[in-house]
Amino acid sequence: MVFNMPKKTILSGIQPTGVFTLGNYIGAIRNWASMQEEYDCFYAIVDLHAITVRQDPNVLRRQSLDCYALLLACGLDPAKSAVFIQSHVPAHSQLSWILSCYTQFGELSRMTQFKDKSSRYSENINAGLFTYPVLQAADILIYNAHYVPVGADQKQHLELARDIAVRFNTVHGETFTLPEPYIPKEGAKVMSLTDPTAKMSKSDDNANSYVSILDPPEMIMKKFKRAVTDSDSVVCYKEGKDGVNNLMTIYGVATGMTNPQIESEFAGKGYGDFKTKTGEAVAEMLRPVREEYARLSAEKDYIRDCYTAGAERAAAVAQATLREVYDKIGFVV
Ligand code: ATP
Ligand code: LTN
Repeated sequence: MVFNMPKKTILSGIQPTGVFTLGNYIGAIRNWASMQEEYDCFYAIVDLHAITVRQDPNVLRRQSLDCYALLLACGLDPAKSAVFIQSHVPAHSQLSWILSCYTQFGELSRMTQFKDKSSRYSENINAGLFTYPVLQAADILIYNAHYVPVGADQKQHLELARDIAVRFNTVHGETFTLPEPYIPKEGAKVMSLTDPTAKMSKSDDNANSYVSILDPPEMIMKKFKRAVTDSDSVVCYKEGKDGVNNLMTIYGVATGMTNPQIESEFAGKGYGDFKTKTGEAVAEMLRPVREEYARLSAEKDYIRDCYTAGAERAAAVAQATLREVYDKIGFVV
């Protein structure tokens, strides 16, 4: 017998802080598109999170729209999923305040992203940078998301979101679904091409450290040719060979090959050949995204219609959760 089970819910978000990198694509976005059939999906451009670091208003506005178009170019279908801009759904900020009253100072002090960003932006350690994970918990819990597809760097924030949900449910009765991270086995943490001990990041000052998903093929080739490896010349996955390990992960994702298959393809060949093949495979993997983005970036009205409809769809769900929460905590509704 076939039961018509309701679909489970997915939510994820990405900051409009620049063109997405290969790390964002492999660690997160590539999985978002493939989940749209099986799940009820909510995907947000998290502009509220982006302002925890100082942003130029005109740049932020442009990047939010560009990033939205990029998500569609990466295969998100606004007819299937709610694809929206976070600040268009005010219930996220409203729930965030409430959840901050269910979050301990000590918990937030332990977040590694806060520690990293406050040392990187030491001139502006604002309260938003500190409470960032509470807003992220609100993003997730307001849709009662079951799964949150993210890269490995977000695991700690997901655990906090769960802890906040458990605490709230314990005090007020079953309210929020407990979310689980959905972290890919391969490519959960793509490393920088210039420093393979650091995460590839779109806000890195050195553009050679990342491949942006809109980089033209020649530039992708150049960045891989320059990628930092090591002083021996054997293509194999081994502790201590961070640069080669990273390239093997990327090549594996782009071609579907396993590490032993990659090792035998390049047995007896040097790094030069391996880097060229990796660059080619990545340029090819990203070709549909580049082509679709070029087409979509001229469709301003269509993009506006999509984010307006996406926000309406998201707001209907978010507003209902917020009302339930208001009621449970004793606000007059
Ligand atoms: P920023 O440099 O502005 O902090 P970021 O490049 O780290 O940004 P985010 O917008 O913070 O990107 O993250 C979006 C998604 O991409 C998250 O799910 C995150 O886990 C994932 N992600 C980011 N960088 C990587 C990476 N190097 N490898 C795998 N996944 C990543
Ligand atoms: N914190 C995430 C972005 C983000 C997010 C979310 C991810 C904001 N809200 C909700 C998943 C679910 C980041 O910095 N990568």
